[in-house]
Amino acid sequence: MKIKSADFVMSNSSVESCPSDPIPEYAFIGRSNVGKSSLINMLTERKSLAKTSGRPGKTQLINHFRINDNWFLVDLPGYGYARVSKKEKKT
Ligand SMILES: Nc1nc2c(ncn2[C@@H]2O[C@H](COP(=O)(O)OP(=O)(O)OP(=O)(O)O)[C@@H](O)[C@H]2O)c(=O)[nH]1
Ligand SMILES: [Mg+2]
Repeated sequence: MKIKSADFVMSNSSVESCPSDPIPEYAFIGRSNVGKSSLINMLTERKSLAKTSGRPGKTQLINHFRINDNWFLVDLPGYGYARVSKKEKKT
């Protein structure tokens, strides 16, 4: 799939405040520092769309990125380090 646009939408600390748009949403779940944010940057070919770090616990919020204006990629905090707990893939 050609990614034509990848736009940061917002960061949230609670699932309730996340976007409610009726479009598909893909999130990656995993331990801190395994490369979830890096994977999002790789897939979208945007070097610094999702913030990454060599140290665990970089992503602490639920970050929504709107792809091609019709679906979301979601960067979640990793478990093991971040204070916010993981969120299951939400549809
Ligand atoms: N060797 C190797 N390192 C990687 C790869 N992908 C990411 N990294 C490195 O792993 C570290 C963590 O990457 P992040 O993408 O910030 O990890 P994360 O899973 O988002 O971490 P949290 O935000 O803490 O949940 C960084 O130093 C990356 O450069 C990979 O494919 N291979
Ligand atoms: Mg991250």
